[in-house]
Amino acid sequence: MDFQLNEELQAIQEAAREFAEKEVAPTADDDDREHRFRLDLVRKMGELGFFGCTIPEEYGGTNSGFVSLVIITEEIARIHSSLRVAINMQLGPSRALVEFGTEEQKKRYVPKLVTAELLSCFAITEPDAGSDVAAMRTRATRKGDCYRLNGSKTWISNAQVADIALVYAYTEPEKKHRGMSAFLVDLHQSGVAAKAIEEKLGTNASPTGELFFDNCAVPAENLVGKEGDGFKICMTELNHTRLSCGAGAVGVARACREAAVSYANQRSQFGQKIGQYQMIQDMIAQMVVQEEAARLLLYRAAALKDEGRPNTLETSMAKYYAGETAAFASDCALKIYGAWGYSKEYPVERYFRDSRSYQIVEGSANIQKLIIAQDALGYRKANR
Ligand code: GRA
Repeated sequence: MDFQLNEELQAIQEAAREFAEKEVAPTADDDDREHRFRLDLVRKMGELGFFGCTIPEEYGGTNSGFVSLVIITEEIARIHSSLRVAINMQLGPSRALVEFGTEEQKKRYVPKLVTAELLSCFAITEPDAGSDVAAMRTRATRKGDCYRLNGSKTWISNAQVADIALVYAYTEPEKKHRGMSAFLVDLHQSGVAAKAIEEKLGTNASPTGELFFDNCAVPAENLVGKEGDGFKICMTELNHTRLSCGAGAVGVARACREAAVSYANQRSQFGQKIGQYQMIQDMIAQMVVQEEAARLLLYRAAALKDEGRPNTLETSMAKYYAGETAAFASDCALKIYGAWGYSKEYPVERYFRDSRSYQIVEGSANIQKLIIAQDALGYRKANR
């Protein structure tokens, strides 16, 4: 067991940090305030290979692995949490294609997803199907050489900017989750409409929206995997995107810890730096330990993925704990900054707003806890 990053991973970390500090940081607060989606930065991330960590070289990836994915995501989210969402939007569909797609689908789409020439998203959630994925109502009915897609999706990151979506729909609803299928859908075609969700608490520089499918004709060759594979593909995909999401949470927790330490060393009250007070030290100590513990959980889950070993349990543990860590750290940072934390003068209020997403997206904290507890109690093994 080696707790040091090897030279390759250190170089990847440095490249991601440099990009984030030089190119993302200068406008992060303005981008957030103005709800500005930075396609230019997303494309640059593509050029730097940030979307290809888990993609084989023959499809344009770097194949540097899941540990590198965690490292890159943390560095980006440390500077701007919104921008790390782009990683998952390219990762989910491209990995699903690598694992379940035909050779033609892989060749046609994956290299363009890695460079972000094509922007993508994945569409699972519906108004009445959030945690309960199997409750979705979107249908795909085979008609000749096409499927007709009908239904709507909500809370879809990238909905209004993406070129293609990996859409989950029922082909045989009577079979419950075994009747779900996955489709690659061109979002510029007729029968598709997107609508932005304008007002959110945070993650404002990452577009979120709804997707509507009205008898949308999807060529049969765009079915991913076989009919009925959808739920399995969806869970496999979430198992990857949850990891990167957890890494984003650690990035936010780190930003909070760094800001809190800097402010505690600078602000004086009652004749001494506030860092000298034990109540501040209590918060700082907890922030330091939780951040480190969350990172180690993520590295372990990522290493298992790189070794091709079962990791659903470890991924859920890492994602759950990282989300709680980000929320706790942002809460502490706000308290340490006091009124300045409540103002827009410092990015701490942005960290606070963005941190909340990590307890909700990619399977809520409670869903992760269900997976973990049911495994511990012996009701249902997570790593099947
Ligand atoms: O027995 P079987 O062969 O039918 O298989 C079952 C099970 O083995 C079947 O699915 C299989 N399965 C899995 N396979 C591989 C279950 N979990 C996994 C897995 N992780 N990997 C049915 O299983 P089940 O447990 O009976 O299903 P269920 O009770 O209907 O639901 C399970 C569960 C609650 C875990 C699932 O619905 C779930 O994960 N819900 C959370 C949904 C979620 O994460 N949504 C995220 C939306 S996307 C998003 O947030 C984007 C944000 C972007 C960003 O910020 O990054």
